[in-house]
Amino acid sequence: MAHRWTNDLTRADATPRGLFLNRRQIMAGAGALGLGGLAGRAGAQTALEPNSFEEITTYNNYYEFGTGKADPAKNAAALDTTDWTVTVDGLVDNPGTFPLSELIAGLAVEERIYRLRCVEAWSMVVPWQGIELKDILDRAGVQPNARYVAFETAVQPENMPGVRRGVLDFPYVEGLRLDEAMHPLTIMATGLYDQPMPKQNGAPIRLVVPWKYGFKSIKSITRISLVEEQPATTWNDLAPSEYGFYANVNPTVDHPRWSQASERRIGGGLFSARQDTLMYNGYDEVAALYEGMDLKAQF
Ligand SMILES: Nc1nc2c(c(=O)[nH]1)N[C@H]1C(S)=C(S)[C@@H](COP(=O)(O)O)O[C@H]1N2
Ligand SMILES: [Mo]
Repeated sequence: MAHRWTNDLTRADATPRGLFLNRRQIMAGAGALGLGGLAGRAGAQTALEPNSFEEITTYNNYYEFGTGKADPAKNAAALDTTDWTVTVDGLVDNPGTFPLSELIAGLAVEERIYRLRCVEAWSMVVPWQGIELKDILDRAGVQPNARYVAFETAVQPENMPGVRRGVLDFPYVEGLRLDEAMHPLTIMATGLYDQPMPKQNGAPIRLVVPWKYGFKSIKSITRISLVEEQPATTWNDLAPSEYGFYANVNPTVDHPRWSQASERRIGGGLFSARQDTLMYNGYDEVAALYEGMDLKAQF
């Protein structure tokens, strides 16, 4: 199986497995999933075994490149990432359009092994590299009246068959409440498995919010806007009764057309049985962000 974006990386040589296990322990210690949580919950530990590079880069959702799971791997090579810029605007002290290298210059790139839970009830585990979004926002200088962050994906009709066919209303847009955006678990990912971000996964920079359904984690970002009002978001606009603005992973709030109580782990092999879906996808430390909210009404 050829990988167009790497030199034929295989699961075996991607990264020594022991290294990832060590990093996993570091992540647990850092609070991504408390040690108590790991010890107390049988399923959660195996769930942090990363999926293979092959699985992560051949089973994707990226509707700009088609609606089939194999379409992004087939079509995203056409994405033009040369001279990528990100516009940071709205309620910030230092607005501008920055070359990507400048946007992230000097900011710490960390490895984060996160579960990814799609609203369609499948999941995988991805070893991302990325920068805390907070670091980027702090440098932008968020003004006191900003309450939300809005994100936008590139639109390249000539390179994106899904855009030409109009399968969604593009550009794909997403948003977070400011406190969600500033949470240390929220990253702007620039790579995975120690490779630059594969195009089908959202090169060159994409959001990753591990406690929310995957559609919040918008790919190939060209604009970050600090705003006062809750921004429009693509899937919520399309079907507000099915996809909420918050989209927190919640096994007790079903999608109108299917249960969210369990999920199918991609490529699970021996462990491919459905696994229980965890509240906040297992990232319990975000619960304080939603204290006092009715999670059934604000799904
Ligand atoms: N621009 C854009 N971002 C997107 C999507 C998309 O179609 N377009 N799909 C989302 C969905 S539904 C999921 S599950 C994740 C999948 O990320 P992955 O392909 O890296 O696993 O990307 C999200 N980000
Ligand atoms: Mo998704």
